[in-house]
Amino acid sequence: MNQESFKSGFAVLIGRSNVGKSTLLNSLVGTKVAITTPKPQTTRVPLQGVVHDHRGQIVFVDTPGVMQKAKDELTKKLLASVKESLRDIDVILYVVDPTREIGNEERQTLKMIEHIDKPKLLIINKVDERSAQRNIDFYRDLFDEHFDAVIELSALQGTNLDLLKNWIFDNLPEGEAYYGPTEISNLGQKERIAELIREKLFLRLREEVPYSVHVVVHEIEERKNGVIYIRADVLTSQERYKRMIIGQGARGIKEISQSTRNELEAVTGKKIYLELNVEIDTHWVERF
Ligand SMILES: Nc1nc2c(ncn2[C@@H]2O[C@H](COP(=O)(O)OP(=O)(O)OP(=O)(O)O)[C@@H](O)[C@H]2O)c(=O)[nH]1
Ligand SMILES: [Mg+2]
Repeated sequence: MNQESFKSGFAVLIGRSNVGKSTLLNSLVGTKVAITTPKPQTTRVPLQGVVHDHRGQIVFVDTPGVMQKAKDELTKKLLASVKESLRDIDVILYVVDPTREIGNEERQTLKMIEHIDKPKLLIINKVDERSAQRNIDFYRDLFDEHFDAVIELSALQGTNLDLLKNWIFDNLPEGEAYYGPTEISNLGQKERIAELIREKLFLRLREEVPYSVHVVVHEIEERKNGVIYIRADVLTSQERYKRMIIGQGARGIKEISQSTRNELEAVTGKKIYLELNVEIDTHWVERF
């Protein structure tokens, strides 16, 4: 029998913070597997999202954005995890945001992949934005020599995703599937819900507060009445952050809980009961 070849491998999404790596991952997988916000350093764990196709399977590895001032503990940890994610991969997808100027951060990120001997693609994202137009050629000219190909796309609108997938399949080795046919992510249910709560915290909190929180889901239980009961802790490093998260008359935490529940109810079609406790934990960065 003439068997069609099956391709599989890991495609790492790398780039500085906020360029749209997680948005692109979600568009490719077709479901929200990663959280996205307008704030930098949204992604903290290098999560995987899977695209299944008749040609094979692409495992996309989303990574935290590279930020220059690697002084605080969180940024150092995120940078280390980006470096770790660059091991054992098959193709590199380097994402840039032409609505922003090129800075030192961009050069630092490029340095991290220059020496890696794998097929590399430059992805110029956010081409739907007017302000992207003036920098597109600039990015192309500056980076062209470091990459095997360039694709312009909009992760938000989902344009040119087929071109992207074609390039990846052309460059992937033949191999066995890493995930089962219905699996789309490496995150378990508790981790996905914790991420969703963190997204709502990120969207609501300002300045340094989003970078001082961590979420742990302890329990998910479907009760006899059909309600899904979830118990989670929001950990933060200081008493004053705790007060800011809870808000006046507990308005803050209620809003975070409400928006998380709304999204979960829309996805599951079930009623959600969410118990959120805010706790002080000065060592969460070391543990997460
Ligand atoms: N206009 C436009 N906005 C986009 C596009 N892709 C992403 N964005 C926006 O850019 C912001 C950052 O998106 P993310 O996907 O969280 O970026 P990221 O690179 O994963 O960021 P970190 O995880 O912090 O490194 C969000 O507000 C997105 O809605 C795009 O194609 N067009
Ligand atoms: Mg991200």
